[in-house]
Amino acid sequence: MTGLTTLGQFIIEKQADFPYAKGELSRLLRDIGIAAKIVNREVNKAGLMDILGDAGSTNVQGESQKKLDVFANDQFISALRSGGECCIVVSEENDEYLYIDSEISKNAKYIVAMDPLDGSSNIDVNVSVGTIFSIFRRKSTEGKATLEDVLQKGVDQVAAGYVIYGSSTMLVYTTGKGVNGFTLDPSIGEFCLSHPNMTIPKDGHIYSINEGYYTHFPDGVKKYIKYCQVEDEATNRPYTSRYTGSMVADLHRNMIKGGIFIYPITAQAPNGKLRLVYECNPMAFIIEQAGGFASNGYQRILTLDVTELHQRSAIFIGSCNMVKRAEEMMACFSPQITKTSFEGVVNIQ
Ligand code: P6P
Repeated sequence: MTGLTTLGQFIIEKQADFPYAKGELSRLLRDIGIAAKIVNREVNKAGLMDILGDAGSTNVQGESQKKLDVFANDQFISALRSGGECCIVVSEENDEYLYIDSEISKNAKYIVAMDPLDGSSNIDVNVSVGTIFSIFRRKSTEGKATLEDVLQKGVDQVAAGYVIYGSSTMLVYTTGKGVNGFTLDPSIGEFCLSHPNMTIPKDGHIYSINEGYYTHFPDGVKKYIKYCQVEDEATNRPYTSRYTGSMVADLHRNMIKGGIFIYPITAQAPNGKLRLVYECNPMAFIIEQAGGFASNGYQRILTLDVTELHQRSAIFIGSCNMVKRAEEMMACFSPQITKTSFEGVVNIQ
């Protein structure tokens, strides 16, 4: 394995970047990597097992849970519980936060918020799916960690990452000192450093949005979509539309090639669809560390107040020049939308 750097080796090497680190965060990232390998094994053979299809249950969002959703959730929670470095787990699949009340976790100082299997509607059609995770340090210093320790702004994250289960399986993460990508080598069962110091191009030519909701988009989004579609050689337009229905897959592609991903408010999702705590904030942290930007159309995602566990947000994320252009369109054509109901959307001039 000469020349190969495994995820474990990399984490240990980079631990030196944190002078006061005593290894807890390193062990936490290791635990997540282990769970990702187990989930990957099941995702890759889902078609062969009775693990496809619905688990017959629904999550807090009222979305039907695929069996792999539930399996992935269980695996990550189990790894975090046995690793002993995490005191609270927040998951898209659990209504309430999970307090890890065990002897080995009693001094744990980290909180993990995750979407264990994002894009799960794509599982049965073999389109890439992903895991998204966000790591915070608890703010309270004694007693049991509480909801207040969870509801922290995105700027307070200490680490964030995603796993993409695609043509290859990659784990991409940041601890606030750049972004690094690791590709799973099944022959040795290790994530190996394959994309050091990932950066997203400042500009791109790919826009990702579900245009099926076009009629319900704010005017600023409609104007931006039309901007993407105009013939203009000087700015390499029209752009290309790419949308998989899997946020991790769309963002990973845009990270590599440049582009913008938008999930705005719609009639079906008057506050946006994607969740702030375990989808928008971690992806925003990663993209900003790679030189991109993430906004809700008006405000930097990472500075948004977090008031609820499963709070939703609109998101415009990717190449910074593209996100800034979209924000200009929102400011011009959908200034400061205030929602009473979607039908009651009013623009304050
Ligand atoms: P729509 C998957 O359910 C997800 O949370 C994201 O991964 C994805 O980008 C989005 O929802 C797709 O939503 O409404 O376009 O199907």
